[in-house]
Parts: sequence; C-alpha cells; structure tokens
Amino acid sequence: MMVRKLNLNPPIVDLQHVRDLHRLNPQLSNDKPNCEGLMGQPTLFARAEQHGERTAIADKDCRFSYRHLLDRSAAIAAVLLDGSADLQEARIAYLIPAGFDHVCTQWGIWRAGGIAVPLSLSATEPEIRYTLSDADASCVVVSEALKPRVDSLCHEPGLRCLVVEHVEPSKSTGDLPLVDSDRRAMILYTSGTTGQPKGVVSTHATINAQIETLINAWRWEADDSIPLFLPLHHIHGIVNVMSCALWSGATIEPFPRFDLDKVLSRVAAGAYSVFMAVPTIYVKIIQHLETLDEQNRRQIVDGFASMRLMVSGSAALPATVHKTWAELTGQHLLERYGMTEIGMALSNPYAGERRPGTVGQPLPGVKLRLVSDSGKGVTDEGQPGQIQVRGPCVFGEYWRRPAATTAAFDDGWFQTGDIATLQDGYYRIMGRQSVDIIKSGGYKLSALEIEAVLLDHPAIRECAVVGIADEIWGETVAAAVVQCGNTPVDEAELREWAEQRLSKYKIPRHWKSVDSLPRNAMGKVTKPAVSALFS
Ligand code: MCA
Ligand code: AMP
Repeated sequence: MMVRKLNLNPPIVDLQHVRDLHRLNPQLSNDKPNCEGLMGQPTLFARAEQHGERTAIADKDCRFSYRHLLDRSAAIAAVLLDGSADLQEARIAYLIPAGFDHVCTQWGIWRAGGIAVPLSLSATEPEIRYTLSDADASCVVVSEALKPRVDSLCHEPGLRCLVVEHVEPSKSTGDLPLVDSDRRAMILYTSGTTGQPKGVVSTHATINAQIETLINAWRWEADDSIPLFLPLHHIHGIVNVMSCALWSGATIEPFPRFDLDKVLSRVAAGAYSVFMAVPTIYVKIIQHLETLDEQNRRQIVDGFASMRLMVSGSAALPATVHKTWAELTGQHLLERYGMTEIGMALSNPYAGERRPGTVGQPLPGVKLRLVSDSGKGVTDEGQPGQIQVRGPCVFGEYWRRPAATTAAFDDGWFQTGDIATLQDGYYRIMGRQSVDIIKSGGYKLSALEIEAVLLDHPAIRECAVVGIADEIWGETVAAAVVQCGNTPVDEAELREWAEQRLSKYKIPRHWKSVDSLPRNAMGKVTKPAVSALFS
C-alpha cells in the first residue's frame, strides 16, 4: 500500500474566517499553553509516523499499528476527496463505533481538509437528521452494521453515503492537501440554554492545544494503555481518551459502549495503566463490586490499584464516591472540570493532593477567572462567581450562529455558565446558572429540547422538564405535563413518543400529570417548584 506524503504547513482556506475567530477569541493568537507543539508544529499524523509499528488499537483479536492508521486514513481521505484537491472544510459526518474504522475515518476527514462531525451512536433518526442538516453535511460515513440507521437519509439530495468497510486500500494514491492548524477541524453538538443543540467548532490548533495540555499535566506516555468506552461525540471520549492516547503512542482498547463485565474482566487482567470515566461509571462499578465474591472482587480491585492514573469528570464526583473508591482501590481519583467549548480547564494535580469535591487548579495554558453577578471579578476566598475561560483551548465559534458566539464571550473570555468558588487554592464547582441544563450520566441535556419534543405530542398542552438529584446518574430527567382535554395519555405512550425522537439518555424517567404548572407572578414556570413536585 502506498503511503502519501504528509504536508503540515498548508495555505489557509478562508482568511476572513480566521481573522473573525481571532477577533472573538484573541487568545488563539496570543496565549500558548506551557507546552510545545501548538500552531503548525507536530500533529497527530506526524507523531503517528514516529510511533510507526507500535500498537495503536487493540480491538478484540486484531492489533492495529500507527502505520495501519496512517495507511487506512489516507485511503479514506482519497475516497472522500473523490478527485478534488481539498475538501475545503466540507462537513463530513460519521456514525461508527469506537475502533480502528472510527479513528481512520476521523483522520481521513482531517487529512482530506474536511470538518469532522461525529454522530452519536444513540441518536434517533430525527436527531441525526437535525445534525446533518444543521452542519450542512455533504457526506456521512457509516459502518456497514449501522447503515440501516442512515438509509432513509441517504436519499436526500446532496448527501453522499459511504460505507467505511467498502473503501478500497488501493485508493491511497496521490497527494493529500495541506491543512493549516488554523482551519476548522470538528463540530461537536452540545445542548445549551437554547432549544436545539448548537455546533461547537474547533480548529486543529484548538484540538492540539486541548490534547497537549493534558499530555503534560497527566504525564501521558507511549507505554500507556487505556480502555475507550465513552461516546465519541463528546470531548471526554474524543480528546481526553482517544486523541491523547494516540498523540502519545499509547494503546487504546475500544468498546462499542460501556460494558461493565467486559471492561472489568480486562481491568482484572491488568490490561490498563490509565482509566477515564464519568462519576456514574464509578458508582456503577462500586455497586457491582459489592455483588462479587472475594476472589473476583480482589482481582478487579488489584487491576485498578495497579493503574498509574484514574480520572473522573464531565459531572460532579461526590466526595463520598471519591472516598469509597480510595478505600476500595487505594486510588485517589483525579477530578477535573471541562466543557465542550473549552476542553479541560481545571484539574486536580497529578502529583500532589487530589482534594475530594474539588476540581483543582487551571491547567497549563488556561486562563480562568470568577465573575460575580454584578460583572465584577471575584477576589475573595470562598465567594462564588461564574467561571470564565480564555486561552488556545477555547473554541472559535458556534456553527453558523454568530449572535450566539458573540453572546458567549465577554471581552474574549468564554462564559461557561458554571458557578465556582476558590478556597485554599482549589476550585469547587457549586452549580450552574441555568436551571434548563441537566447533567445525567455525564451527558449535558437541555430541558428546553426535551420540552419541545413533548409539546409536539397532540395530547400535551404544557410541560416542564427538570433534573432530579440521583445517586447513580447525578441527575435524572423528570417531566411534569398538563394534558389537553379529558382523555388522559398514559406514561407508556409518552415515553414511546419521546423514545422515537430523543436519545435514550434524554428520556424522562419520572412523569407527573398536573392540572397546571407552578408559575411566578410574571407567569413564568418556576422550575424549583416543578422539581419539588417530584420530591
Ligand atoms: C441510560 N439509562 C438511564 C440513563 N441512561 N437512566 C437514567 N438516566 C440516564 N441518563 C438507563 C437505560 O434506559 C437502561 O435502562 C439502563 O439505564 C442501561 O442503559 P445503558 O445505555 O446500557 O446505560 P449504560 O451503558 O450503563 O450507560 C451509562 C453510561 C453512559 C456509560 C454512564 O451514560 C455514558 O457513556 N455516559 C458518558 C457520557 C459522556 O461521555 N459525557 C461526556 C460529555 P433499561 O435497562 O430499563 O432500558 S461532557 C464532556 O465531554 C466535557 C467536555 C467533560 O467535561 O468531559
Ligand atoms: P459538556 O457541555 O457536555 O461538555 O458538559 C460540560 C459541563 O459539564 C460543564 O459546563 C459542567 O457543568 C459539567 N462538568 C464537567 N466536569 C465537571 C466536574 N468535574 N464537576 C462538575 N461539573 C462538571
């Protein structure tokens, strides 16, 4: 198989676009993390050349080297290019489980000059349709097994469907385009305080910065080995696990989803040196360990105990879970804080005290401030303020939403909407400004998006969706509904309606039929009073 020459310093596609990005987020030009390699320096692909024959992906009985990744991604790039010289930031969506084909597709899109738009494996047809349409995708790459999920969409004019297994190895000929690090690389869809998810656009430079700060802070090494079971339409799985591992020359063991028994049997076999998960997963493992006999439990606990690093993030890790985990395994989970728009911003130290209930200090290259409701910088210990972040890890824009992008920044600082305090040198997340954001199982959900789907049901006149505190999931989704007319709709029918339109993790787990929703004097629904209905 021919391997094409990699060009690492290409021309910029749209200079005006790049200028706009730098105006909104001036730190793209000014700040560099305390690490090498940003802006046009070694990329994932140049590094993969160096890692060569090392094992990148250990997938069941197959081991794929970095050389395999480079060859296969070049073949996919050639098929995507289909004779053109550069995809010029065309949006290429993909629906592929974690594994060799997934990585090769992401790399193939990047190497062809496209913007990668990963689709969620749990997305429903309407959700996939929305993403493809909002991103204005020209192509969707899909694995053969998942093709039925996009078949109905592949008849849309202007949308090419490509089955990744059908890409011929022999297609890998000719030059690939030069792709500058300032060009747009990825769009991740995130729920926010508006109804429909917004596309968060990152450039190659942003992603490189997000990777590099973690490589240094968490001391990634080529000898590391990590399981990859988190979804690959979010930063946690894409950057923190997959890209950091591949940047370092480490080995990934992919799982199509989090399968407790399979993952734990590999932990017991001592397969991993690094483990990253959301709090729900640690809670589920703790509960599972309690059901095992002493010998099985011991093997798994020893597997965890021997790892060099275990990280928790995406949602608050209760201090009790941190403590129980430390008692069980001797491991002090490293809790960190991040967001789709900014990558990782705060982290407990790799070496040094990892303080339960806190998210540590700003990572190298991340500038962070707390701002009070009145817009003043918070300087007093223990006083709450909104976290605002700037630096090269911060995204450039919401896809085709210039007003939302402008509103998200305050003088170059990205406004996260999360509230924190700083005490004794450690940041602590206190909550969120918006009651319409729910965090369940590590997923960020918009109450408004779920409400809009329920309101479409002909029998529902009004509804309010809230997050209810939950020991396993952090929060679970609850819906209070006001029905039209006298014929009551049963919960099963509402659930089925929601399941056809929303991913499983967005479906309300608690329902309440009410005569009217609690409202304040202005007529606005009071969400705390809605939550109280479920207590
Ligand atoms: C699933 N179930 C739920 C939920 N999800 N119940 C309540 N609330 C939920 N959120 C139910 C299912 O309906 C099913 O019930 C049963 O639980 C098992 O479902 P399954 O999908 O198999 O669950 P699972 O595989 O155990 O999933 C749990 C999970 C998953 C692995 C924790 O939620 C997950 O992968 N979360 C990670 C999300 C993530 O990576 N977020 C990062 C974004 P039944 O059996 O009755 O049908 S945040 C980010 O990227 C930022 C930058 C950051 O900081 O990291
Ligand atoms: P997402 O937009 O899906 O990337 O989710 C980002 C959000 O997850 C943040 O804005 C926080 O609300 C939350 N989050 C991430 N890490 C933590 C953490 N360690 N503790 C509390 N909340 C967190």
